[in-house]
Amino acid sequence: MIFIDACFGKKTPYAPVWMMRQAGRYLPEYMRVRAEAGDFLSLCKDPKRACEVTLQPMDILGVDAAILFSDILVVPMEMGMDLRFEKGEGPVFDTPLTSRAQLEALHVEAAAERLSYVYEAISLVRAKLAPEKALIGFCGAPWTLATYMIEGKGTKTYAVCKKLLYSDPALLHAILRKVTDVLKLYMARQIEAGVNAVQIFDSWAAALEEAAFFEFSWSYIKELAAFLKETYPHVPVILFPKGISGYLDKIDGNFDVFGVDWSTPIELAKEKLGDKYVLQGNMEPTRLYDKKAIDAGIEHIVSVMQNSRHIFNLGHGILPDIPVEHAKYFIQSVQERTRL
Ligand code: 1CP
Repeated sequence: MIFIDACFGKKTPYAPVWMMRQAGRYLPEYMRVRAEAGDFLSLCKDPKRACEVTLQPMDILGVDAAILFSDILVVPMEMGMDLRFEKGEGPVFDTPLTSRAQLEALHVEAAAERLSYVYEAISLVRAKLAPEKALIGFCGAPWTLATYMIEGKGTKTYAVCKKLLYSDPALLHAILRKVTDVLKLYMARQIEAGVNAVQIFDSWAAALEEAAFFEFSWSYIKELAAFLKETYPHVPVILFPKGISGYLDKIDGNFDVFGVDWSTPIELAKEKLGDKYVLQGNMEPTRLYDKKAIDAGIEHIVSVMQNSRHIFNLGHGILPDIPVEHAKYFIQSVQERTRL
């Protein structure tokens, strides 16, 4: 698999490419299957339909890896928190996690067990996916999951989490500890079910100051990555902490690929981390609105990364109103432009 070779730093005929959020709302085919399923969470819990939408970008765009269709928030949901997705509002937990008693009521082993629809979807996808294409499994980083569990929804200020961080850091650590324990079981089960690589999304890493980031986020991500690398050395681990370009000097740990977000200059990521890790990323996602902007974005990244170990991607997820034609143009242009 060209994608897996690239994750391990081997030479490949071209730079493999996929897009974060490639299975999603910009595809009319996805909207059709979601409507059939009823709503987003029903789609996540339906292995056949989850398999179908995972495979859509393979056929439509020709990307080099599939990412499992699911959501990071199914984990806290199956730990025992009530999750719903509101139109226009995003994910909502009606009873946010604020006390030790609530934390103690959340499940660990049972949560990993209840996520069986994810493992079923993985087996279905792996059986249908072309053998040369990789399947990426994923989870949210403990910190990013904790922000939703504690705030009850997406947040601009992280005020509730930050209050907890200062007023009761031991409780925040206890939450992160429990989530990390579930994620170890969950990611192990995803690998056993057939994923070829895993990505850990720390979408809200940038909410934390440097010392807090390393204490409350990176330490748990590193622990999870080290556990996976020790148990499954043949499975590449990709880490995507978004928006931490100021902290790159202190990034270390046992993993394979560092996902560079679009706000981090790729030159800087190469200088700081390019010798230690394969880099993935990082075209600014709104460039997909305009073909000339796509060309220029690719050209810049190629000029920096052409002789280095690199996997092409966007620097965060594709937006729902991007024309499919432009997404296809991006994928094909990368594959042609980087061909040796
Ligand atoms: O209406 C719909 O169909 C729901 C939209 C949607 C989709 C398509 C949500 C709700 N999640 C997903 C799928 C999803 N989420 C994937 C599928 C695989 C793929 O990439 O194609 C993945 C990997 C995720 C991961 C995810 N969910 C993250 C981390 C990645 C990132 O983009 O930063 C986060 C933060 C979430 C939470 C979430 N789920 C959905 C929404 C709208 C949100 C974000 C809400 C917010 O901004 O706070």
